[in-house]
Amino acid sequence: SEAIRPHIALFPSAGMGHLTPFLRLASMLLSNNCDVTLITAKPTVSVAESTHISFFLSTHPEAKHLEFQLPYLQPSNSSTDDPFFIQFEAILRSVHLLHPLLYSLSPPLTAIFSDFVVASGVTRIAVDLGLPHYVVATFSAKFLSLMAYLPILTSDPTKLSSLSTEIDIPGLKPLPVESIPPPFFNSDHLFTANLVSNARALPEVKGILMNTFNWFEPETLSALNSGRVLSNLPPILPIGPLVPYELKREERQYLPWLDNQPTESVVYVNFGSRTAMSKDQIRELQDCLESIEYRFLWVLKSSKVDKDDQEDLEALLSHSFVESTKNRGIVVKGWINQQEILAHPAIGGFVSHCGWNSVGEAAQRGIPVLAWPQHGDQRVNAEVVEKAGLGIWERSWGWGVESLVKQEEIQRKIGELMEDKKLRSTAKKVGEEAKKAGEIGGSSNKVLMQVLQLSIQ
Ligand code: BUP
Repeated sequence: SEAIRPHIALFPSAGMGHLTPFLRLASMLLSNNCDVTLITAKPTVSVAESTHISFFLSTHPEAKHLEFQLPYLQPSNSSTDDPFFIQFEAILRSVHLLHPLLYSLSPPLTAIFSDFVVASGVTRIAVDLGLPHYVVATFSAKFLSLMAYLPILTSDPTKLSSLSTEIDIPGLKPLPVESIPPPFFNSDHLFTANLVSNARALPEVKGILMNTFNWFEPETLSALNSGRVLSNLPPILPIGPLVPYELKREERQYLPWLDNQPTESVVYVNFGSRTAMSKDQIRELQDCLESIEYRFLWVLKSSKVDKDDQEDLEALLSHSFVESTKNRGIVVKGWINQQEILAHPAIGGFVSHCGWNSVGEAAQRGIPVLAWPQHGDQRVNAEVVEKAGLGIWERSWGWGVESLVKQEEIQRKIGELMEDKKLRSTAKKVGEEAKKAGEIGGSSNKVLMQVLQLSIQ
């Protein structure tokens, strides 16, 4: 009989941390002879999302696009004003509207890959259409174990209490209570309620595709896949780190500047797309970068959503800082091409919030990380980073958005990041293992090829 070609619908939720792995996966699927339909909710929360979607489609003309106009919905409660969480909920509550649109696609779909935060809604459609549904997790396997177990934790207040010191998840080392995202202690919080309802749907899905690799999280992956965490989870399928596709070339001054810096000499500082640092913390970081001798590239953000970021660099930085660092460092505002920066030989260390995509990119390049988690899954990710030998982490710094770290402290850790030879070599080892996982016949590549086989059966 004639071989069927997979036709996969990819459905990410809101925010660059969610869109990025889906676009990378879409690009990988297209180069593996799959048809791809990218479903995107409209309007997007950030400008970065709409720009990246347009650019992706213009450079991948073979990808089909299904724009999903969200009806206006009032958030079901006022537990948060985070526009990304509000959008997660709006997308999940509207997802049934996709049913007729997916049904009428031609050629017919052979599988749906959806974001974890829309899983419960998509599962119903997939069952109805008789299609395999895979979840694409935008977080670490370690965080998945917490999420999968969240319905049990939240159903019993004694299990998940900010008064305990550790949270027990079967089959795994206990998680320190400080690593649990603060909203999880409130089961009515929009974010928590969303995750719980989606975690409940996991037993219905065909598999969970993870942007991680076996070597990076071996114990967690084996605990999850052997049924020790929960007995009813589907296969957990590590296919990462997902391969970046070519982004628009930046016309900005930082690339020629990087070209002129010695190998591994520059500290790259970026806290991701959704962290607005406090003015006080920005000042401490500025004073630190002024007093150290290292070269640096600092991406500075002062609002949660990019279109609100109106403040000029001049208003955020002191005159003395600008003057005294002008030959040694660059501060940029707005979107930069991080994957290109991390691939540059001048980068010697990465001060990172440990968003899971950033971790994957650092892993791919073997760049030592100074973990400075800000919110969400990032403390759990920081544990993974430290354990794998990719980076260092000062636990006592707390959640970035809640505490103030003084310049001397930051200075001390940046010194360690840049000088620790052992760290540099273990980080390089991570880079080699990440590369191996993605090569033909490598652990992640094999898993992806199996999934593509299964998605046409
Ligand atoms: Br900011 C920024 N340029 O200026 P994470 C981010 N990125 O290329 P987040 C840029 O966006 P969550 C910039 O390389 C990564 O692929 C970066 O995802 C890229 O963190 C992605 O690292 C950001 O997962 O998301 O955005 O905070 O809150 O989901 O962790």
